[in-house]
Amino acid sequence: MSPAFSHTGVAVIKLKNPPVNSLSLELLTELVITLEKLENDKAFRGIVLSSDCPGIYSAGLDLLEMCGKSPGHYAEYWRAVQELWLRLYLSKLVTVAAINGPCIAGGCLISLTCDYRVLADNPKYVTGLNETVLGIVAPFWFKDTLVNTIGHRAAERALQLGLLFPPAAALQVGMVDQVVPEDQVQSTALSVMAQWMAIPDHARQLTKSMMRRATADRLLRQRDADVQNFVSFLSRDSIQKALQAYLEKLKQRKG
Ligand code: CO8
Repeated sequence: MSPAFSHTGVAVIKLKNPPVNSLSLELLTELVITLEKLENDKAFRGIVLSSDCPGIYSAGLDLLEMCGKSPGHYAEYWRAVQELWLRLYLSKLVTVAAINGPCIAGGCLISLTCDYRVLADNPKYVTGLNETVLGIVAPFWFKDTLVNTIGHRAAERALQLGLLFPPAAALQVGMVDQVVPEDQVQSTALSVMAQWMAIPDHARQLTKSMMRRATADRLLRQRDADVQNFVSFLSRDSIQKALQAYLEKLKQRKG
């Protein structure tokens, strides 16, 4: 991950975990620490979240962290995923996702926590929560984040079918706020940022909290139970087999 800082109070964080920016425990931990620092530094008022992996925003959670590991590892991993979501969803800073590649499942969740999403116009750059296709189920707080973004009916359809939307469809359903030519993603994200930063922080922050607090509180109230659910779900033989088969399919798809 490479955070770059500007004089304007905006930090540009570029995820970097080649080849596909999967969200490994290490990347999640690093990202949480960076966010905490920025949140506590009065010099910063906004974050642009982008990718440093050519042609990929994020392939989502790291399937290798969820396969063939111990229950203790699954619990540690899931706590880190929860922590990242809570930090981003409740961030006081303005957050803009500059999506410069496919943005899938956990990667899409990160983008959905942002205040605004700009997607590069490339038919390969799909975005969505595709968990059902893997034979797994998006947790309730993934679902809540999607519902809060695109509404109940569209979320229900997208989640059940595990839809990955190409740019025009993503824009139409509201998964992203703007689609722009690839070379304008970064500059557009920065000009959107300037617009959001023109609003007094305290009023914007209280409004964001008013819109989001109840959703975050739902997870905070049952964080341990959510970890337990994840661990027992992932420890099932059938789920492990489904994930292994999916990884195998990804490898076979190659070349
Ligand atoms: N985790 C780990 N490894 C991955 C992942 C991943 N999410 N995605 C891809 N890889 C690996 C591939 O297996 C491949 O490995 P290898 O080089 O050893 O064969 C390598 O990364 C490169 O992948 P590709 O060759 O497929 O790269 P492409 O550039 O052709 O395609 C894509 C990039 C489009 C991102 C493609 O890799 C893809 O579709 N990946 C799968 C994305 C996906 O389905 N993610 C879902 C993850 S699950 C999640 O985030 C939420 C789970 C919620 C928990 C629910 C409760 C249980």
